Amino acid sequence: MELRIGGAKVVLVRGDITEQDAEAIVNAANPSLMGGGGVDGAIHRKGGPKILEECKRIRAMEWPEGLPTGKAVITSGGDLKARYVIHTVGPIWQGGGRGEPGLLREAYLNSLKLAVSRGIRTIAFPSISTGAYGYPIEEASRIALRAIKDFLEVEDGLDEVRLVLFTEGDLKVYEEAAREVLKP
Ligand code: AR6
Repeated sequence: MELRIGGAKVVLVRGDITEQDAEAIVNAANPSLMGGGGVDGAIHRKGGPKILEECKRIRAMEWPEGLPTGKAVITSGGDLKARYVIHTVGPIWQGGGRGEPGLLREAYLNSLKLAVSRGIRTIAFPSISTGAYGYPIEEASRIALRAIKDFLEVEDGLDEVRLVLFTEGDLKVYEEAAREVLKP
């Protein structure tokens, strides 16, 4: 599925985030920035040790206590096709009453802002927080798409925002959300 918002296209695809040829891919990280499972594990595995070295430097210089939920930082893409990895931390689902929707929105918005500030024109996101962090995907997909739409309506600079869903089922959920949230 492909839609236009402002000067950019929003593309929903099934795939593996680590295989994307976008200029930047987004990592669904945790505050330690030291790797983990899911998307995070796959990115560090395929991207090689350079990414982790840069993450260690960012921890030491900028975020000694860890990257707060909703914030984003950038490293090179190491051995990946993508030139950059933007690491963000989504919220852990705790029932929805602990600020999770706002924090998930911030994770998307801060990643997009960071990309634009670096002159990046194509960015690919995984479905942040809907794996190990347990965020219900129907709600998360709407928040993700609304954040992307709101951003693209006011900011220039991006040519493409891609959402890369790992399963056919997840892609269907995002497509349904896109029909609701992105309809003109
Ligand atoms: N490409 C695209 N999507 C993927 C891939 C992949 N290679 N692998 C998994 N997914 P998760 P979270 C999907 O758990 O929920 C890590 O341990 C997956 O099916 O990666 O934000 C971190 O270190 C799911 O729909 O991220 C943190 O501790 C979505 O990506 C924690 O998990 C996100 O799943 C973050 O949890």
